[in-house]
Amino acid sequence: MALEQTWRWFGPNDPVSLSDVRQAGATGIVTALHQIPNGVVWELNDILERKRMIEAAGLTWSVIESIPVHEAIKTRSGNFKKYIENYKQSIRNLAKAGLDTVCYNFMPILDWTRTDLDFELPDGSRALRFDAAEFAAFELFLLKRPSAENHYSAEQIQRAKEWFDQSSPSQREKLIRNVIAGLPGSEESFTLVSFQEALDTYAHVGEEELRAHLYEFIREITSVAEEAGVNLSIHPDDPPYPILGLPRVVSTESDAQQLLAAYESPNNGLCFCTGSYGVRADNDLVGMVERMGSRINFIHLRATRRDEFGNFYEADHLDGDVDMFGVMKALVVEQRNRMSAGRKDVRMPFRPDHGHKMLDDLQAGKKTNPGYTAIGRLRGLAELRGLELGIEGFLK
Ligand code: DNO
Repeated sequence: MALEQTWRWFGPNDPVSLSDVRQAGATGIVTALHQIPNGVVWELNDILERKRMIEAAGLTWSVIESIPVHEAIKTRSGNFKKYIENYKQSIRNLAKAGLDTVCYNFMPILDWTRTDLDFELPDGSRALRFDAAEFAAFELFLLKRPSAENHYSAEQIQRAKEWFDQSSPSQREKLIRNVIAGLPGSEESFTLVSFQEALDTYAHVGEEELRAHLYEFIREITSVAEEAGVNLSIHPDDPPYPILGLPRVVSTESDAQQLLAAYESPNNGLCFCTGSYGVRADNDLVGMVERMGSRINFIHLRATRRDEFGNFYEADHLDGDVDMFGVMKALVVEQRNRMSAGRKDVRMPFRPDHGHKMLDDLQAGKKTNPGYTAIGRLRGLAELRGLELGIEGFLK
């Protein structure tokens, strides 16, 4: 048996069609009802309609990525109880439609964050990149977040200032857009003013509070997920450390172990994203799969390359700082363990996470979602599939 090959699809408006996905060789679709506002219950009819659309293309709806978690739940303020009830109801409705894997994240305000969506690699393809100096320039000189300078060293501030002083108005505009206008899959977008207002809602929510809120939320939704037969998987923070003075609590193995321990159940699991966890040199990815594999419910495979200044970019799937061979081998072993233990959840869906903009996707005027091009991901999936096949053959 092989790990299930899946592909993220943003719904009917995605420039990559279901038929393209099928030609890429994936069998499972990862998607969400993005048209439903954050906090509102996903009704069974809407779920079934989307499911039929996917199945009509000869594919299955493998994973829900994501049911977004309302900010009120993260800060435990306002109507948060109602939003948790709505979340539970969406889980129940998904289960009624026969769906069994849900991904979510608990990053305050922003989902994943990059500064550059068109970073040119030596071969001419384009990658997503996080530039620490540009990000600091955004925070210090564009957003002008109060007391942001306390979070940076003099050297970092100097580098940010250098970038800012030589940047053009359009480069600054672009940086602002990249950070706060919302990357694919993130459900929010802001102006500078509304963004600072959103940050202010965390004035009394530090790391300790956010952790407590997450574990409370996990306890509540996992009991429902158990009854419904749904596996939850929490996506790590991207990048995996606090930014903008906001706490982040799903960045390291210790974070993951703590949240798994908050509710011991296979239904309370991880989305193991090698690209996000892999940005930190102190995350031992292979060891994480070896130690927590039985709780991995969904997998994102991608490799970043980092430098000593805190910058990183998305490298080829088999090429960044991630030991993809070691990770894949540990995942294959985990799948075998599940089979011999008689577990039902042996699909172990993975998707090639992100991909470069390359070949025809570079054509001027062609619409592609940053990171979610057809051809770059096709390359990633093909490489990962080959790697897995080689490992499977070798382990026989
Ligand atoms: C980025 C994605 C994230 C992820 C969410 C999960 O490419 O991996 O948007 O989907 O954080 O909830």
